[in-house]
Amino acid sequence: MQPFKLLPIPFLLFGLNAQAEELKLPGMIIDGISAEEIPYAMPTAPTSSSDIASLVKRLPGAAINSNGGFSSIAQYRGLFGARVNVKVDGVALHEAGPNSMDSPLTYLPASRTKEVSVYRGIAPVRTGIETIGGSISAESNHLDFGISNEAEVKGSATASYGSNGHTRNLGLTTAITNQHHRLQLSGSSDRGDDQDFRSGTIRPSELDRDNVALHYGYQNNGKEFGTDIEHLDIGHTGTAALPMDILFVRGETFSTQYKSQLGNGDNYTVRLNYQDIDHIMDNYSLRTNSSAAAYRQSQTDVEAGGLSFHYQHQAWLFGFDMDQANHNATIYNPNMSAFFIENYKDIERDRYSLFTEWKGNVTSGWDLETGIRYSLVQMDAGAASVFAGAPAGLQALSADFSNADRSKDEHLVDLFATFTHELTKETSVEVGFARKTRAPSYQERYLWAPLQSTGGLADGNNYVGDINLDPEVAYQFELGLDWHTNKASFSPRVFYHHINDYIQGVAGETTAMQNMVAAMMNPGQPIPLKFSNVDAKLYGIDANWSYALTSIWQLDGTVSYVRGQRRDTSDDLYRIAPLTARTMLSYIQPKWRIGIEAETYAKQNKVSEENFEEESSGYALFNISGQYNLSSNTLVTAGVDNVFDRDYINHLGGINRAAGNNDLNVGERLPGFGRSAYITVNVDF
Ligand SMILES: [Cu+2]
Repeated sequence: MQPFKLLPIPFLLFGLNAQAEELKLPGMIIDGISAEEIPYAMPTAPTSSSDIASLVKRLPGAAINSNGGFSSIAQYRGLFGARVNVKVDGVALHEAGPNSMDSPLTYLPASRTKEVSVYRGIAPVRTGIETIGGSISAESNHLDFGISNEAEVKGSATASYGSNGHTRNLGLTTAITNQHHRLQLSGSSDRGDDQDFRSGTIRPSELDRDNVALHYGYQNNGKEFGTDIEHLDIGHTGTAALPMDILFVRGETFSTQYKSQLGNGDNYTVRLNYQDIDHIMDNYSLRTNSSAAAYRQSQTDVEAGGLSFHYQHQAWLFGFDMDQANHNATIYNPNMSAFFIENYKDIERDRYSLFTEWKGNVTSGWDLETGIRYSLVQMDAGAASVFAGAPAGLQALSADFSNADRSKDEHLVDLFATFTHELTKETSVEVGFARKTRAPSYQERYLWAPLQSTGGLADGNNYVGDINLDPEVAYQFELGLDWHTNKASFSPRVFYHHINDYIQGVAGETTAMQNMVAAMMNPGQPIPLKFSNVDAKLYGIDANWSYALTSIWQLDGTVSYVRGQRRDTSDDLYRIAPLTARTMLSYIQPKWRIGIEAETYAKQNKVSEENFEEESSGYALFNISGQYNLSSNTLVTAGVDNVFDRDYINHLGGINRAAGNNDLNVGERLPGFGRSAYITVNVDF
């Protein structure tokens, strides 16, 4: 069960009864150092969603590019997709879908999630290989080991229902444990019909996901071993912001890790992981497609594996990380059996990386955390092919790509240094500097035909890749303040990112042949954009804060602002979250609590002309929720999201691509979800 997480205010806890000992603090250290826990985890908030994106977007600086019920792409300080290192249970998962339909967040249902956290500001190099846009991590529930040699059976079950789309979520985690062994079985099931907005229905927005996981863990004398096998099965799920919908995403992920504490105080962790995921999507099963000739189905897959070894000796951490991923994607026409376009064939993206970090006191009162990481990214693609009767232009592009030298090696060097200084017992400052890099994604490099498989950009443009793209290099600066008293806290951070060779689509760079093929494949659409290296900067401020009005009334919230601009032209960057604030007022009693939340979004008129991005208006949503501890092991949560059934456009929600909906034309901005009342019951046993 998720215990109520309260503000970091000691006297609030003293006021509560014995049951309050179970209460956990929300990711902040209150004794001694006035600094935030790293990474920063939010209190797990009541949610009616089966998608952990609803938790991610509560983090300061974070937002979600939403392309569908599960297709949520994490954005942190204006950078998103492959730029943000998202790990689920310590593993950087690879996507089977070239449009990120199965983004890493898709793999962990909310009903099995223990915690979602972000490394605020500059992510340390140990957190991953490409961390230019920061590091977010999600952890699934693992039940505690037992306390004796006696076997114990325990578990936790969750069931919830949401009125909008009749969303149903079930989650179960159960284990047999003793002090050394743990055998755990978990599963979840999420279903939902099409979601309503105030004046209609988004079609298709149904969702369907099942998941089953088996875990074995062993611990003894400072050694811990764990292995997890998980099966994911996403069924028919609408993604109206993308050209196709999910028919399925199906496959297995495996992960094994071993941690050991040595006699001299050193410790090390070894981790192995593997995944094998298949995916089919189409543009006619869940949405209306009046032209049988335009029916398309795409079959894609990913097979990936990784290995990491981290060794800690006193203030030093040394590590080796590697992973290899292979991708394929082929487009078919079900009404023409000869038709096929291999848009991604035998794609390889392999990363080998070494790092070291050091942490300690440098001069009086100043602590330093610093590190360097070197990575080799090797990429290659197989020859392209298309069906024999394909138009000559498409065949020519395929031949050009097949004749090109497609193998590329990139050498990436990341550096960071973060200084922290305790000004007073209640206040500390943090100053950070970093150089962070990212090699091009396989879509940016190898999209040889003008298509929209772009890692989920969902801007409606056709794109072509460029084999000769350079890696992105960012210079990052961060200045933060952490202030905590026993009644209030405030942690603002300002940041500046200076990015050279930022990769985005640029008009006017494509060849006449590419334009001709694009016009033939998608008549009436603008010329395709070509992934290109440009120069960019992002800057902004984000903060989280809390204030205890009295011992039972609390206020807390986050504010996030980012501005993203090109440096080589006067344009703004695409799909940047607007100024966002979340404010929650809670009334807390030992056995129950009530919360009223305001989500306020400013208008976004700083949009990308290059991407034909539209402006959006500001709005406010109000949510209410209540939680009640029915007994020591049963928690009931109920609430209403978007209480006033406000009609609004989420700036990060994309454009409707699905025809046949009288409530919403193709090309209209997708509206945000309407009012939903929900109830969730958690039982621990
Ligand atoms: Cu897909």
